[in-house]
Amino acid sequence: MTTSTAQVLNGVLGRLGLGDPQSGVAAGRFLEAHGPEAVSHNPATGEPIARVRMASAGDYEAVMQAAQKAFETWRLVPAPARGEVVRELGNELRRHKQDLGRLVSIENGKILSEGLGEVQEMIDICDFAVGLSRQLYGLSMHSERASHRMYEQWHPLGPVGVITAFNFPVAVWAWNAAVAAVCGDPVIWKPSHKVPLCAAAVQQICNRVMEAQGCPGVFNLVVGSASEVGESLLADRRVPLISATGSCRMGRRIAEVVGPRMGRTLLELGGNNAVTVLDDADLDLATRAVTFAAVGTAGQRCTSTRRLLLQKGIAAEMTERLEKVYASVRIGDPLDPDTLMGPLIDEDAVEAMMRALEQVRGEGGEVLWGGRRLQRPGHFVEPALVRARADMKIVQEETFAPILYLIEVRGVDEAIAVNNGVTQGLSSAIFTRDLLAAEKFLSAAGSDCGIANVNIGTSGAEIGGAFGGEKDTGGGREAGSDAWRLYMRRQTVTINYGRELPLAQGVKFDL
Ligand code: UN1
Repeated sequence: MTTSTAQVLNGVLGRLGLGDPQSGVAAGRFLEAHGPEAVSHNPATGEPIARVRMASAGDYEAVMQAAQKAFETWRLVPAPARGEVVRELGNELRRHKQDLGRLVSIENGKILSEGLGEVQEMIDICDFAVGLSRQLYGLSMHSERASHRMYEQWHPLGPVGVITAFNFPVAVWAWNAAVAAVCGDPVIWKPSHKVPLCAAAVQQICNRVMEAQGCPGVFNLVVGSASEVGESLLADRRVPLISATGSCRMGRRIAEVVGPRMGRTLLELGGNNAVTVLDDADLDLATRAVTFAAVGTAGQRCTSTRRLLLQKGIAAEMTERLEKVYASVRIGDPLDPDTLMGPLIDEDAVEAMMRALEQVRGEGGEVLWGGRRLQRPGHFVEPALVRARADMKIVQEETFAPILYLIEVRGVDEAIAVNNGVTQGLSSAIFTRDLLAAEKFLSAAGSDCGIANVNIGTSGAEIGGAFGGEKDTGGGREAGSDAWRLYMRRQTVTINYGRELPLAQGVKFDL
């Protein structure tokens, strides 16, 4: 680590109140943990920056009990009052935006602007949740029976398990936590063990806010291994909802454990997102958008663009433009404001990228640009442009790295078929000025993804929409719109205010 990064990190940790982070946090204090040690690394240097003692299954139990206890009181706090507490959390995040954004950038390796963007996303969802706390609406129905009234109400569900990935160390927790909290649910957060400092910093902020508001135990953290803590959380019948972000493989395991116990899952899994560029598209716009979506966050978003479907008329020109732009992408220290692409998270990620490019060559694809590991400390690579065919095996997979597969298509119909021809279904986009083509892409016979964009890339969604995707992406929706419903239980109520007992469907049962 360079001296300046070390200084930045020390300052950041000091201001965030993180002297000696421990893993389990229950009821507003850090507990002593008994699991193995996780070492956090700075991916830009490969050097260790912190050691965190992880939770054991026993530590998980202590945290779980605190969450359960908190649920008993939190569910009775009026929703708008819960919203006030989330407002305070949002304000505290505003105050710490610079420090937390820097910490995200140091521990995850994404560029500072994206680190700050993540914290902004947390602030945005807090604001959204404050408003939502006054809008947890149920419908009322006209009863078919005289002097009867029917309506539905939404009650808090219970402690929610939130499992997050390394690539969004703080924002994805916030999508879940802010919404769950206004819905009346405590949260037990299991972050990726690759980014424990970010999680501990967020927890420290939560602890301060919740202590001041007199409601500890609503936000809880357990840093732990998948085998011990993860499995305990999945199997725990006290946890009615597991919201998880990660690979399709991980999602399958979650569904396997949570399904049989009739728990709910909200799964946001892998993507294999395509951008279609038609002959009439604004190529300047398309080039900028595709570069951000494919190279931004070093290709480590679930929404990153992995496949670029080029209509034949512009394929050569778009390829040339991208080669030029890729050559100008500044790769390096994520804290340097001029950098556009930081490192991959770790050596495994670099190797997975290299293996994928090997497979590309083996399957007859051609690496047109980049794809080399950079000879410097840290896990830096060049982003890669690859000429590929839609049916290549490697193209079906989500390699969590900046590899962009360029595939030629004849027109919008073939583009839709290729867009949909993978097992994942998260995000998709089309660049065109042809209204008919755009509407076809958005129609019921168009993109089969949870997100479909016109003239913007596949990544960088706002929190106001429901976020998630279909097929192997898991079907979950989190963040905005009416995603809150998953965090509550619906109760249909019928009240008889008459003196008769008419039965529904005209059934007679006279005694
Ligand atoms: C993720 O990569 O898991 O739409 C989430 C986006 C971000 C969220 C990505 N707002 O790219």
